[in-house]
Amino acid sequence: MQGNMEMIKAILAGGKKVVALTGAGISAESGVPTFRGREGLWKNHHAEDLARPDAFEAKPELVWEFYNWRRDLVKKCEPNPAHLALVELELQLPNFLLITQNVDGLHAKAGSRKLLEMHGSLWRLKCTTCTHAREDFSELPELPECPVCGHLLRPGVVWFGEPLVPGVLKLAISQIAAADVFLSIGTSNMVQPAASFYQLAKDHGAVTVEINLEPTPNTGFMDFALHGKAADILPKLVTGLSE
Ligand code: BV8
Ligand code: ZN
Repeated sequence: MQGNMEMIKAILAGGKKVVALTGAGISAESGVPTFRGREGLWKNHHAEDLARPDAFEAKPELVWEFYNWRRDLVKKCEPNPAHLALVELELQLPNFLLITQNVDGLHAKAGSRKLLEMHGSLWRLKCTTCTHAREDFSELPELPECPVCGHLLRPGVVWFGEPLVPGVLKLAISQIAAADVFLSIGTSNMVQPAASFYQLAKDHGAVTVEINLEPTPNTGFMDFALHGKAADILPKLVTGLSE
């Protein structure tokens, strides 16, 4: 791995446009349960069974309880060295974009600014009926109602079976297509369309790097694969980059 690290550092340092994609694994060391890890269960429910519009339609209170549980849990979590290393990368590189699948808000909390939260955020609420939407970090044990029209609010996230916000997907595609280095960090590459972003980068000639505890379905197609904890690997990758 060491040899690859030095090579990847040199490639990063020379990167004209670097795009990083992160998944739940980058927040694992902050104490946020991943989607598909053992702890991916909540009260014997799989996250995928609750993060869906039909689940909210059928049992809004249960789905909200799940999201309120996650909000309370994530509120106590702090960014880890992996999040902070990506802030460093943003500061050191002239042209960097971080695209995250995560909704925990930890990249923003760490200080990332060139950030696209492609699946939304636990801290955003939106009305199921009118255009009311807001950032809200308060305790919300009860399913919140819209202050404008009185209908139910819902988490401002993209559920399974829902399209991404068109502008977000368009921006992600255009940025990845222009990248010369694409980092895929802490994602199992099971969720579309994010799982296909590496292919778009490759098709446009980018060097592709995967950082994960273990191989994923995309590993075989990546130029480099670094196996280990993101909080160990990323700080080593970004140290001394601008020297
Ligand atoms: C859509 C918000 C179309 C909610 C999430 C083909 C094409 C298009 C769509 C589909 C398709 N096939 C299937 C679909 C439908 C679906 C999909 O992909 N389903 C999957 C389950 C098969 N996709 C969609 O529905 C998407 N919408 O395509 O719309 C459309 C168009 C028009 C009209 C209608 C529809 C929307 C998907 C968004 C879902 N929302 N989040 C919420 O969070 O509550 S996705 C959810 O999964 C999270 O955001 C999470 O981040 C994400 C992906 O999971 P990962 O991040 O990868 O996390 P995971 O636990 O799986 O893996 C963790 C990894 O980290 C592991 O590899 C582990 O080894 C590693 N790791 C652990 N610790 C560490 C580590 N690595 C490094 N260091 C460590 N310490
Ligand atoms: Zn409303």
